[in-house]
Amino acid sequence: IESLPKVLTGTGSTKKIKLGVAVVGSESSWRAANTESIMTTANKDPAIDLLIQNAEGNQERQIAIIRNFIRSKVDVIAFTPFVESGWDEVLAEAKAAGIPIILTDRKVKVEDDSLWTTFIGSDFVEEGRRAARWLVENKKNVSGVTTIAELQGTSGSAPAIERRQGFEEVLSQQANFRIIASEVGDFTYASGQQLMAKIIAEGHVPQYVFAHNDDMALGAIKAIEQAGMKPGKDIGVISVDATKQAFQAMIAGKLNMSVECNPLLGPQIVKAAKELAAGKEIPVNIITAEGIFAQDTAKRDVTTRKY
Ligand code: GYE
Repeated sequence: IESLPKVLTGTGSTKKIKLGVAVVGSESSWRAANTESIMTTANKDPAIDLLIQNAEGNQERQIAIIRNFIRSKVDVIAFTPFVESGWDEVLAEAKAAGIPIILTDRKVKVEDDSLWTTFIGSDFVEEGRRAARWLVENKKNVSGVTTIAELQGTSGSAPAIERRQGFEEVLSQQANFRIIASEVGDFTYASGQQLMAKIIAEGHVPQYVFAHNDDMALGAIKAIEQAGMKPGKDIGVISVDATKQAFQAMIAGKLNMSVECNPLLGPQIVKAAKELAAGKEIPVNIITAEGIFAQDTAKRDVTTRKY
């Protein structure tokens, strides 16, 4: 007697759903929390067979991983595009193979938007606006120009492009805010430290630093301290993500504010993968609701922080 295939709970079918996940890299603590969320959710779900690989911040490697998933005939592919462009070809291959694509956390720019099925993540433009609005609000009773240094994330990536866009959009409507330096990093602590040291060495002492993520902000905090100044006081520091480490820096008075960006997308990704594998229609955009956190409530908020 041939052994019968096992019936798995939750899927209504006997076959597990093969989900291929191409992680973008290991650049930040946000990413660590995001990858962990995907892995734990998928691994504890009996309906999912998870294939996961890390592109380590290299687009060619990420494309090769996706091609490999197509060759392995996975049912659904989820990936965080390193940068926005350059995906037309590989996504067309996935489409031709009938494999739906979930974009997780970052968006793509492709000629044909039918090459991907759904986007699950944050509104990065709004995150940039929130950072700028906080500055405007905090400077509203202060006369004179507020100078800002910007530390951008990975060049060409959706969060760097859109956070910058939202930030500038709000500040462009104000007379007294000036971005005096803007440097491109890669969302790592090391790049934040190096770029801030460079800005200071070039003779700029901005009133505020706007870093596109917490890791870069923490690196900048280090550089400010190394230059003999007090981060959070001599130079204010604001960023995006609101990770536990950012809360610790806020409690220490070194970081002034962080805009929330939630990395815990695992449950939504797995849910979407199951629905797509079952041939269901799902929303094109699934956007996470988020807020901001500042020093005044950091001590209280950190106790419930999950990442
Ligand atoms: O803000 C940053 C990470 O794409 C939303 O990438 C993500 C960003 C996040 O490295 O910390």
